[in-house]
This record gives sequence, C-alpha cells and structure tokens, in this order.
Amino acid sequence: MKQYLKISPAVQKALDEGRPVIALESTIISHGMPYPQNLETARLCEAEARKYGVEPATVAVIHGQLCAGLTDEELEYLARTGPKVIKASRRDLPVLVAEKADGATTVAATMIIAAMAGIKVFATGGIGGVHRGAETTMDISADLEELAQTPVAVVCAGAKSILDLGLTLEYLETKGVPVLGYKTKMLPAFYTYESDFEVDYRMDSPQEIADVIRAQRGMGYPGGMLITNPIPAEYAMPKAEIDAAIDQALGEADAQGIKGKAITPFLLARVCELTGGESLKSNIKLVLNNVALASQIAAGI
Ligand code: PSU
Ligand code: MN
Repeated sequence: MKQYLKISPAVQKALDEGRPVIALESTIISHGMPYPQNLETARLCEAEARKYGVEPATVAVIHGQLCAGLTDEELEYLARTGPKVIKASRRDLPVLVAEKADGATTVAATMIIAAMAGIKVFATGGIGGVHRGAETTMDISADLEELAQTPVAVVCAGAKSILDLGLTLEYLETKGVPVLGYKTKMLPAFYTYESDFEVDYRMDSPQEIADVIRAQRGMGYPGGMLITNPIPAEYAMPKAEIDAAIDQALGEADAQGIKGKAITPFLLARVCELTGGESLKSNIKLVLNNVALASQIAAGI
C-alpha cells in the first residue's frame, strides 16, 4: 500500500522527529466551499496548526499518488478546480491510483491516507453521517464506516442538521466509535453549538482527549474516534435561520432528484446562498477552531 503514498518533506521531517502532525481534508476545499474562500481557509488552517508547533498534512490524491502534505500550488489547483475534481471517498481511491487521476479526499479517504502515513489526529468541519430519510434512501456516509475501522481521531464541529443527528449517533454507537464533546455534553450541530442530542462523554481539556486516544491505541482497537467541538458562540448562527435554510435546501434537493455523493455539496452550497453567505463565515470559523483543538490534542499524545 505504501508504494502509493507520498508524504511531503515537511510532514516526513516532523514525523521523523516525533513532532505532532495533523491531517486536513480536501473535499472541504473543492466541494465544501466556493473559491476563493476555500483557498484562503485551506491556507489559514495550515497556518493555524503551525501556530501550535504542529505540522499540517493536507491530504488529496494527485496524479494517482496518495498525498499527505500538499504544496501551495496543489492547494490552489484543488481550490480553483472546485467540484470538477473528483470527490474521493474510500471506494474511489483504487480507481484514482490506477488511472493516475486527481481526487479531493472526504473524511473517510483522508482517514485512510492519514493512517497510512502514521498521523493520528485529523481536523475537519463536518463529517458525513446518516442522512434524513435514510430509512428509505439508505444514504449513510462512508465516513461512519471509516470511523469504525481506521485508527484516526477526527475533530469536527458535530453534525449538521442536513443529517439525522439521532440516527448518526445510533450508528456510531453500534459501530463502537467513542463520541467525545469538548467542554460540552451536548452534541454540537455545526452552525449552532446546541442540539437536542448528547455525546457520550464530556472532556474538559485537550490532554484529557489525548489520553483517551492513547488508551484506545494502546488497547489495539482498530477504529477511530469522533471529537465534537462546538462553534464559538460569537460565530454561531441563529437556530431558526439555519434550520429554515436547511429545510428549504433539502426540499429543493428532493424536487431536483439530487442524490448520492452530490447531495452534501449541493446542500452546503444552497445553504450558503440562502443565508447570504452567513453560513460560510460560520463554517470558516468553526474549521479553524477545530484545527486549534486538534493541534493541542496532537501535541498531547
Ligand atoms: N460536511 C461539511 N463540509 C464538507 C463535507 C461534509 O460541512 O465539506 C464533506 C466532507 O469531506 C465529508 C463529505 O467527508 O462531505 C461527506 O460526503 P458524503 O455525505 O457523500 O459521504
Ligand atoms: Mn452519501
């Protein structure tokens, strides 16, 4: 497997020296945000990690190589090309490798490549989950299966209410994935820091989380972990406003017959338009907040 892996010199050096490294995903760049905010955010995320003395490894597939650590040109290429880049989850990686193609990695594919590179912590915005109506569509993100089997701790801002939060938590419980809340017992709902659901455990410091990761790894558990970090209150959106935008976007997706891997990018873009760009501002702030927490956790492992 490792022959397909390309670790950047900066990431390799940090790994060799035992310095902390965190992974960052690239579907958020190509499909999760519009240009140029996507490029600005990708760069800000890398800079944020470095503030903590942590080396960022943005992950993507470039010419069939599974890359951990990108050049600024590669970041810019993914950001400018946007949704024309293939959104790559677990099932896409063999095809992209064989065809020497490019792909922007989802949470699932980023976890796979991070694990191959020996990176234990990964920061993103939101994970995929069980979609609303999954009882008929069976739309359950491969991210959840990856959390069940790949040993990487993912820091996110909870799950967006484009998903069924309750079913997403049930699925994670069935799969044995620990779900931790940073300074909260309430599952954060991405744009808002509150929801009607609870996480398994409240953690009050990055070190406490790092200790749980170390214990999980020490026990030889195969799976990962989900760390939910609430959006700072000053950047959160009013619940009624975001719920209305999400409901409208879901209705439009249904009417237009959008499904499969296209649904999450469609909903994110529509919610951004419907909120006049407010959701994008919140999204950027929460991602940076997650990078800061992931960096402190990585430094404590
Ligand atoms: N949620 C977001 N922004 C994103 C995604 C999810 O708020 O960019 C992306 C992530 O890359 C995630 C993927 O892994 O969507 C999930 O897609 P799907 O539901 O098709 O598995
Ligand atoms: Mn899906």
